[in-house]
Amino acid sequence: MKRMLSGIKPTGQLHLGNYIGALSKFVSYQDEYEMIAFIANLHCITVPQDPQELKKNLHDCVALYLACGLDPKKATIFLQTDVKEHAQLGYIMCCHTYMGELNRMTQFKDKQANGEKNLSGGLYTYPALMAADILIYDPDYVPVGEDQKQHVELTRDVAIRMNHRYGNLFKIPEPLIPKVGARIMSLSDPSKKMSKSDLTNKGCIYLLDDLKTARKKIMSAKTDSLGIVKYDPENQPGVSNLMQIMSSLSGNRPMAEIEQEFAGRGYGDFKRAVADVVCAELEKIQARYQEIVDSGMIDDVLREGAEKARSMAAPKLDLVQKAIGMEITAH
Ligand code: ATP
Ligand code: LTN
Repeated sequence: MKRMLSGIKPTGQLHLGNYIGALSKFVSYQDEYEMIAFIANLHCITVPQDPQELKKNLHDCVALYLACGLDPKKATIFLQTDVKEHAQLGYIMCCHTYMGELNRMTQFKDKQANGEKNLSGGLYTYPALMAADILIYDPDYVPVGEDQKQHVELTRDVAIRMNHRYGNLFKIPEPLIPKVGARIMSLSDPSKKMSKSDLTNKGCIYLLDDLKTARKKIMSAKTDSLGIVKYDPENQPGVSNLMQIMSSLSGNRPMAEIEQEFAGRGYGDFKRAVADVVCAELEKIQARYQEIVDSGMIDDVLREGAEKARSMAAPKLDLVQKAIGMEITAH
């Protein structure tokens, strides 16, 4: 069975972009692949966090993983800091990543270009930690949204470099970017991706938004004055984004079929239909979320997941340290 690994960094509440671009894909892969899904809490603190809020987001994120359908019997689900090998291999990867490579990473570059002050060293080096997160498990595939492709490519480069230098240490993973839904855009500004850093809060639908709020956000989504439901991301980014949302939540329904259904009908009708699909999905997720929170199963899931993950990560870290010459005992 091929292995697949991905992580989510819940610096805020999970949103529909995370669900469509990442979470729902993990769920559909878990039968076909050996799935490793972790909560990247070390990555969360690359930007300042309120401790109480972070704790709540981490807890919600695990509950939402499960509520969205990840099955702990099939997938290994754990918290990054419960497997200390990530941080240690992260440091080693950092020492094998060039500053020139880190300088090219758009996430850091964008924040710097925006004039954000006091960016942390952790934010700058975090792609090296991400490389460790991945390579320590030898996955075949890394399913991520479009924004993370660059980091997986860096991971491959560093792995190839280390394999060259020390012998075969790591499997070279492939990024897996979904064809539809890899980049869900903000509802209020479809030129930006839907993101929890959206301060207006209008462009982002959170998985735990109440249904009325979610519906309202869709009904007031920015469209255009053309009045035609057509998939044309360049000229009709708002409408195309809503179509992507609808399509990915209805089993990748073809765009042509959606265009046909709404031919000659206004945006009001179309938005109502999108809102129906979104609310039906949220309702299912939220009901399951509540059951999971009430069941108290989260601690057990994380403990078992961490044990399983550690049994894969520890031998790999050992292999790497030995190959580099860092260990002096034979054990
Ligand atoms: P944000 O920008 O909202 O802070 P993020 O990408 O930094 O999001 P994560 O929560 O770690 O943070 O993202 C988890 C996964 O969701 C990643 O694979 C990412 O590519 C994907 N993802 C995030 N936003 C979107 C989006 N708007 N559309 C599709 N996929 C997304
Ligand atoms: N960097 C990712 C989260 C992340 C990740 C990973 C994804 C951390 N480690 C390993 C895939 C594989 C993000 O910001 N979304």
